Amino acid sequence: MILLTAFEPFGGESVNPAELAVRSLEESSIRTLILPVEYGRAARMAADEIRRLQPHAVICTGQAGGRKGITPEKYAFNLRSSSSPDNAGKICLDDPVLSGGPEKLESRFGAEAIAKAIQRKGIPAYVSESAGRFVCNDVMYSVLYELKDTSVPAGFIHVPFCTEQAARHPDAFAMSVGDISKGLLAAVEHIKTAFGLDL
Ligand code: PCA
Repeated sequence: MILLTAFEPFGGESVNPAELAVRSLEESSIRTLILPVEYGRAARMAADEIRRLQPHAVICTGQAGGRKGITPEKYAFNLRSSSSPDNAGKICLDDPVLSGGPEKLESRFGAEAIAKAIQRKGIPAYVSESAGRFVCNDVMYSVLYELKDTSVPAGFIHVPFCTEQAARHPDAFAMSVGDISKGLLAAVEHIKTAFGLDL
């Protein structure tokens, strides 16, 4: 079974496109978990669920408004640093995710191959070199660290604003939730094939 995570809305948005897309993909071999946009707490919830479910693969997702496609992330960094508060009101500047942890951790599923699999469905996608320094990066780093001594493929995929958010962001790229779901499903299918997962 594959664990697919997303986040609740944040930053004044009423929806999170990753949450809408992930919820639409729920089925027997895909378990979903919607995380709070909070440093530390979201990462702990993801790690707890991984220990409980022992999934064959973990795909974490979140919104990256302003991006022009679906963006598999290559690296997570050991840094929390954003002027934006998380949903609990906490602001972190230059704090580590994990004291003494490695500076960065690389996605355990090839970001390039995931981007190509999504593009093959006719959906814009490209690799991102960094998951940012906010809560998505916190979760990506923590999940990769949790799984570092296993062979479980894991990583993070950011999605752009969805069309429901376009009125608030008239100049930003937006994609339908249907296409975001299709893109994430292409990622799931690619990971199943590439890692020979029999779910
Ligand atoms: N995106 C934010 C946090 C939650 C989400 O969906 C981020 O990129 O860090």
